Parts: sequence; C-alpha cells; structure tokens
Amino acid sequence: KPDSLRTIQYGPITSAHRTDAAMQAFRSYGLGQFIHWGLYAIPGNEWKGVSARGGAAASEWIRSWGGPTAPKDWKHIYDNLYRQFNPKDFDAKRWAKQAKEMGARYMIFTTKHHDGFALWPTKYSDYNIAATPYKKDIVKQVVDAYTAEGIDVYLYFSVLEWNNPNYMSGTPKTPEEKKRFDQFLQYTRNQLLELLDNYPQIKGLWFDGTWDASWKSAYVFTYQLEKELRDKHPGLIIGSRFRNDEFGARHFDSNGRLLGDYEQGWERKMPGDFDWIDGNDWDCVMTIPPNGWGYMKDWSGIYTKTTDDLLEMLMRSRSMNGNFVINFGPDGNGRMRPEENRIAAETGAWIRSNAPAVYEGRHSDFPLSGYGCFTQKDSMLYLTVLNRPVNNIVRIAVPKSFKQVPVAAALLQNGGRLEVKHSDMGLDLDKNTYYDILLPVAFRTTRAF
Ligand code: FHN
Repeated sequence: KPDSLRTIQYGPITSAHRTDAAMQAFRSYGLGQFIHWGLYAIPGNEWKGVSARGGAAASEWIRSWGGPTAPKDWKHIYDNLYRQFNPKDFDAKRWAKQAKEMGARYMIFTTKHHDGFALWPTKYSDYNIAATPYKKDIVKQVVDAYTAEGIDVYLYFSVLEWNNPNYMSGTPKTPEEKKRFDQFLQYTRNQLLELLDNYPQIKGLWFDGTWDASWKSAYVFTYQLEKELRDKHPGLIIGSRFRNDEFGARHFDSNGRLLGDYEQGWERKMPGDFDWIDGNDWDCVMTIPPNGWGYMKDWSGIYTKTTDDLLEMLMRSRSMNGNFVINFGPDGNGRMRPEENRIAAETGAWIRSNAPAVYEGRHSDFPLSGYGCFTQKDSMLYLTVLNRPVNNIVRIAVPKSFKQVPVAAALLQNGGRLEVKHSDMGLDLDKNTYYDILLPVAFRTTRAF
C-alpha cells in the first residue's frame, strides 16, 4: 500500500469483508465449477484438421487465429458458425447433477465471451442463440438447472467484444469514436440489466475482458453502473475484475483497497502463502489443460491436471481462505470430455469423505506442515496430507500455544479420513512434544506411477 493515501472518488463501492448472508455463503463454497461454452466449442481449437491457436488462450481465442495456417476468410467463417450451432446432447440438468456430485457449490457460466455471441436471446444484439438452429435460451436452462440443484450461479460476461463495430481497445478520442464507444457502453449496460431481469436467481456477475484502455477510461460510467447493478440486485456479488479507479488501478484502487467483493485475479495461479491475500476474499479459477478454457478436441502433448493435482490446489486454497474453481469446456454438442467426467467423479468421491475439511475448514494458525495443509473449524484441525511420508507416520509438533485449544486432529489423506482425538494421541501438551499417528496406508492416486 502506498504511504500517502490519495483522494479517490471512484474507488470501492462495497465495504471490504462484507458480512451479509450472500458473502458468508461465498466464503463457504469451497469448490466451484467454471463452464466455458460457446461457438468456439464447434472448431474445438482446430479447423479442417489444422490445429489453430488464437491469442491469449487456446480454444475460445480461436477467432483471433491468424498467420499462414489460418484460412484467409477465417473471421468470416468463425462469425458464421452460429448457423450450425445445434448442440443435440446439451442437457443442463445433466451438467448440474454432475456438478452437484462433484461437490461444487457455485458455478460460473459464460453468457457471452469475447466473440460477442450471446447464449441468451438478448434484445440488444441479433448475434445470439435465437439466430441458431438450436434457438432456445441456454443461459436460462443452466441457471434453472443449477439453482434447482442448490448450486449458486454466477454469470460470466465479457465486456470486450471482438466483433462489435462500436468496440475499440484504445481510449476514444475523436467525437466519432466517443459516440461509438458511448453506444457500446449503453449496449453493455442494457445487456447486464437484461441478464439481471431475466435471471433473478443468480448470485453474482463474473466480468472479463476489462483490461483495455477504452473501458479503463470509462471509470465514471463503470462506477455508476456497478452502483446501479447492486441497487437492482441486493446482495449481488461482483469481483475485482469489473472496473478501475480514476487512476486506472484495477483489482485494487490506488490506495490498495479491493475494488469489488473478492479478489478475482487468481487465474491459473494461486497465492504462494496466506499473507499474499492480505485478508481479502478470493477464488482461484483453474483450467485442466495448461491454458485453454473452451473445448479443445486434442489434449495430446500437453500436461492435463489429474484429480490429485486439483485436490491439492483445492485444499491449499481452503487453507488460505479461498475457493477453488475447476473449469470445464463442453464440446459443440454439449458433452463434457471423458477426462472431465472422470475428474468430476473422483473429486466428488474425495470431497464426500472429507466434506468438513473442505467446506467448514478455514485457515489455521497452526504451524505449516511439510506433509500438506491445514484447515480448521473451531477446535477441529484438518490436515490434508499431500506429501506422503515414506514411513506412513505423520509426526506433528504441537506448539504450547495450542494447548488451550483442545485440538483434535483429523488427518486426511487422498481417499481416506483418520480422526484422532487428544486422548488417543497420548499427547503431553505441557511440553512441545511429538505424537505419532500411524496413517492408514490406503493412499489413492489417480495416476499410476
Ligand atoms: O481471455 C479470457 C480467457 O479466454 C478466459 O475466459 C479467462 C477465464 O478466466 N479470462 C480471460 C483471460 O484472463
């Protein structure tokens, strides 16, 4: 944080560390599911057998594919893919049931990505699901199905629109540019109010594509828009990726205060230590491939994360008071990949046997262990063993400072759960003492080494 605090007019609108029910629910989510779905699922990161690579990410960035391998009229081809979008296997109830079994308590769904194509029948653009052979409102089906399963829905919304003639990345300068970009801002406001009107069950908006100078220059508009959205939808949760202050500071204003209800910057990366989050709420959104959120036909030649990888990140997130969100990219017919189905099933099985550690557990001041990470709820301390001791014995020194807390350590390991109470441990808390707990050897891993 800067030494001298600046006067900031367009800083945070909500107080940090909201204590209302919606934000308390956010803190207990534990696991979330992200779904990136749209026209980019049709090519699946390749076209007519040629591997395609757009800009910042694979798959959903394919519209920006260029260079010698891209067809000359590629953008025209891409912008007309809506004519063949007819996902015959799409079943929102099946997705929602799978997410429930996986243990997800919230989900983030792409209503419109950078290509500008809306998965709901918006009144403000013809480029939407109603113009496809499929026709029906996909956003409504997803919101209804997940809400029915008791999973909170957050709507992903890309401000950036590659195909919109009124969008520009640079700051509008000429009167004509200002007129066009003002039209774009109104269009954005209209679509957001429309989403809140159409789908009142949702709990949050997940903004993306807000990094360009044009949007950053509209800080008065975005400040007022955030106020309007919050007034319209009490309890609405908006992360730190929506807007910036008048000095262009994003995620945190120029005095270091969080801009939004939680830090939304942990994407495909995690805090290295509890101190990094500085007491703020946060979540981490994670791809299974290295970098590709939409469907990719070919996962060969890249490292795709295993269930153990993802469970480790989940429990590290929980040990630092964050939520962890796994991204799924259904194919052009609405089907998840076999690998995604397996990960969902394995993740759900592990969480079911360790639910309190995941959902109730929060950061513990217990000294970090080399064996894994701690989460704690009142006097219950959970250790998720990530680094299996060769001798299958976990030795933990219990600091005197903990003796007033009747710590009952429940030791967790992949696929199992060991609950050990004080009396079983023969703990002598008057001294810094070790106690030996023989861990069951039933460690499970999802990848044969
Ligand atoms: O450019 C997007 C990307 O396609 C994807 O949607 C991720 C998800 O968090 N957000 C942006 C990259 O930061």
